[in-house]
Amino acid sequence: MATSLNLFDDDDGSAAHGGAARDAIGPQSFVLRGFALPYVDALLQGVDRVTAASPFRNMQTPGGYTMSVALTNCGELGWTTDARGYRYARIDPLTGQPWPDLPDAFLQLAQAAALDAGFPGFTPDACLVNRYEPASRLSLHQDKNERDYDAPIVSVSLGMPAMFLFGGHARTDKTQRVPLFHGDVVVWGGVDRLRYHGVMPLKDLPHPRLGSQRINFTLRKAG
Ligand code: MD3
Ligand code: FE
Repeated sequence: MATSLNLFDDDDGSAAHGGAARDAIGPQSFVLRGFALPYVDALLQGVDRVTAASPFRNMQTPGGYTMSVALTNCGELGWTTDARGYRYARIDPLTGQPWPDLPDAFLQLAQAAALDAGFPGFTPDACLVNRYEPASRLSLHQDKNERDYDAPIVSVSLGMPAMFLFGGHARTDKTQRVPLFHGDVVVWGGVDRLRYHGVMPLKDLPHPRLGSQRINFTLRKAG
């Protein structure tokens, strides 16, 4: 029988979160398969409320490209990019208003997932919401605009599947491919917090509930 060696497999089968599988993809990075499924209705209501106030938009990179991924934010701080650079800001540059509040379900889910992955006491103050359409991609990058690298990042995937790329601490390090499906939650922290990562161009595999899109949101401690 074929089997694969997983150097980081720590799954203890204790099912503290109701039976979802936990795959370790790094020493302190975990995919919690289906962890968000019980929260989906509340999460999508949250996304609708957030995007009604601060719509998805395709921002400009400092290098002059338009991102293929559309984004918005909620919580105290929102990640933005324009010709002047990448940064976190309290005001949505599109609306001139503060970003919408973090939906309760986002916070509840993020804290439960962080705890499950070994990061108790996670208090996110920023949530970046990404929307992918077919062919949208995110090239390899590090998330280093946050002030506090001790806090983990919790990522929630909804809608179409994506192939996530997880690299090392140098851009040229070998990447592993990790498929992410509707309802999966990933927690990244500690020694893995600054690893390069990206998302391959999305295939058009329409999702029954979300159609031809993937929504990913990441909760962070940015300030
Ligand atoms: C690994 N988003 O918004 S989430 C991003 O699926 C981003 O939309 C991807 O990368 C997406 O910055 C991936 C997973 C993620 C987020 C932060 C990380 C993975 C990470 C920080 C360090 C290592
Ligand atoms: Fe990132």
